[in-house]
Amino acid sequence: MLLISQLSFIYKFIRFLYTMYLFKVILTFVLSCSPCLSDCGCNINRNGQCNKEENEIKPHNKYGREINSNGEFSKMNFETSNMVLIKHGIFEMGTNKPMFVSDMEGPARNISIKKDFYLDIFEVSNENFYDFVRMTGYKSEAEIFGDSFIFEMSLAENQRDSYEDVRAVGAPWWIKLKGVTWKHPEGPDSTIEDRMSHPVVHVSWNDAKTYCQHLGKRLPTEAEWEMACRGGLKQKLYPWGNKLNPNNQHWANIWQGEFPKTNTGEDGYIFTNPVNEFPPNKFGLYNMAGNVWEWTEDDWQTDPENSKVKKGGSFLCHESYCWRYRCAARSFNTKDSTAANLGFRCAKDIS
Ligand SMILES: [Ca+2]
Ligand SMILES: [Ca+2]
Repeated sequence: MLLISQLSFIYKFIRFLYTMYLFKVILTFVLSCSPCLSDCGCNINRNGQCNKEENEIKPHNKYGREINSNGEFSKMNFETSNMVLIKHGIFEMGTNKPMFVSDMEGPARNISIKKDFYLDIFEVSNENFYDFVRMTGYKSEAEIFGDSFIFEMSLAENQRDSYEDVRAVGAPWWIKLKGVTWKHPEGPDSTIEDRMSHPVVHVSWNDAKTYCQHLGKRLPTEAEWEMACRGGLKQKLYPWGNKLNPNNQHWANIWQGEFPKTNTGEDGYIFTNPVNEFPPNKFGLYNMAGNVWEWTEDDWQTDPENSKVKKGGSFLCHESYCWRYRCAARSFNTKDSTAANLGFRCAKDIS
């Protein structure tokens, strides 16, 4: 009997020790990974440990939009940052004093924009397009075709004569150069690293449309673009009024000097400028006139299958030759065209 009693005691003792051991193991686990039991977003990693480091808020994230939004991060707000809301309404589009009749600038007529819409404050920049390409791996049409058009002044003087055979007909200051793309704007040896805040160029209408769609946006219609350009002013030449240089200041990046030979760059820029330079119009929009032409959604009337309307003129425009940095002015290119002075901005519907 004594033996049975002793064995029973030993069994109970061992069971006690085992229970204590299990208790210790469970307690250790709970203490080492208590954040996992709260809603801190802590994840148990592969070896079963709670990876606290990954869940700490790093200083550079401390004031980030997502961190401070209590999980209410609004995609809508993010997408419409750097956009302005333009209210619907009727405005007078076109002009009764066309500078280029063949461009069908006239007549002036009342156009109704039926819905409010957002429009990018700035032209799409190299930095914007770089982010898009990094995320999507997108290949632009100039990259696929292998060339694009640059202005002859972009080349060193001793290089210009060697491109006689690839100059544009009727506009010999345009040279079609191999290896020119949005990230190599003057050929393979050039870079955008020193102009990430400048507008992206050498992008086709198809590229522009794809970019906008990726962000849940779209290209503006010509009417939306022109209404935005006018900024609430009625029948003024420019986004800021009728005088080209009020207060003796430059209000847009265009050409000063004798086109196409001499550009004095009096406005500060021979080529493109950063997208946030020059004063905005009354709607807060920058560079609607000048800097780079901007693609719109609309077909060009006489070639609706292939060509799209572009608006706003560019840094190459001069009153003597291409007085198209007026809100009513318009021109066109085929959808797959690319050039050093052609970019875009996006619009967005209110959802
Ligand atoms: Ca200029
Ligand atoms: Ca522009």
